[in-house]
Amino acid sequence: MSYNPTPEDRFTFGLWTVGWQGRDPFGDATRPALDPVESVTRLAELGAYGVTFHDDDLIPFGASEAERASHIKRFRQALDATGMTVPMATTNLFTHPVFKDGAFTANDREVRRYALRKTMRNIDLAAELGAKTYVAWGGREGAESGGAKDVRAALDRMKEAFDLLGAYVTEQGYDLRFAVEPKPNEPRGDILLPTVGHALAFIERLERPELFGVNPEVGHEQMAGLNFPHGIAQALWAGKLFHIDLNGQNGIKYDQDLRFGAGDLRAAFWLVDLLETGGYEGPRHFDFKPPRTEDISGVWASAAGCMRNYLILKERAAAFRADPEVQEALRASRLDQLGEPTLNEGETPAALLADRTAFEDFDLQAAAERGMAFERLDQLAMDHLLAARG
Ligand code: XLS
Ligand code: MN
Ligand code: MN
Repeated sequence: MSYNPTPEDRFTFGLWTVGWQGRDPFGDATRPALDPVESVTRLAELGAYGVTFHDDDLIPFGASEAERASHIKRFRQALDATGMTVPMATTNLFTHPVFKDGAFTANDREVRRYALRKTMRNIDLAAELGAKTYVAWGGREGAESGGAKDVRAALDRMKEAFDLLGAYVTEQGYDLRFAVEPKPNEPRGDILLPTVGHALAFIERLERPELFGVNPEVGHEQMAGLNFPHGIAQALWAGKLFHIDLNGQNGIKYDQDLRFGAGDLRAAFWLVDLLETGGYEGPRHFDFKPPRTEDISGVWASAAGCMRNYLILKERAAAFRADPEVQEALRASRLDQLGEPTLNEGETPAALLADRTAFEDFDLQAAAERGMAFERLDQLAMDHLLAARG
């Protein structure tokens, strides 16, 4: 297999990913600014399907109306020329100093109202460009100290903001759904809605829960020590996987944003297996940062690597599923039984109590002695992942 991406693979990239100049808390930029038009063109050449953006990635903060219009026009021309799409957009509610205490949950009420207006303005542009998903990452919604944030009040304000935005897209008739992006910390000491689970529970409290799903990011869950494929499986189970941010992370540390496949490779294998078999139909979106050691050619090598690694893992996962020995090993591990309901159809509590085989006559000893054969199954997966088998 050639592992050459095509638009059918639906790979998308944030403008802020390849456009990252390498500025970090300890060092200045190592690369020049990248024109969004160049990013669209180069990513199209590499086989991507689309790009995504924060308002400020496309239109520098503080631009006049006329400048804004001309940035949008040039961007549209690049999209038309390349056939690239914009499936998702989002708001920058974290760079400007005004957002130092957050946006939708800033203690300062005026900041909250401004944040809503900034978001609504970019939602209009997102809809105009055909985006179907609007991501909301709570960049600075959080705190460094206990007394600084009344978390219950902040969640009220967060709900108020999302209810307003849900009402807005409904009134405007936009075909746009929201995807909440969890992250446990960085840049705040603690961020609200830190994990997929927190976000899923929050969404159910909104006025229009059907308009809201999640945009989990590989590294963000792993920063909290969580199993990313498990989080994705629960989001799929809840019908809430609206979008995904793919990248790489090595354990519990700062947000590394490595290229997809770098970092926890085994988790990446199970993730691709799940996305490809679990009914996820959205874009495969990369939110990574080409390390600041790289020059511009290294940036494109890093972007190409994200897609290549996805395609390699997709092939490896498919080979794993198709292998007859794996299918037999799955049965030996009783995965087929897990797919069966525990109760018989229509079985009542009384009927279960009456079933002596479930308790009184159950051979506890024999069941306890049965091995689960998971090690053999996992070694087959490793063999496929490492291309030591077909
Ligand atoms: C930062 C987030 C951010 C969102 C979009 O950690 O990943 O890039 O994806 O605002
Ligand atoms: Mn990240
Ligand atoms: Mn992200």
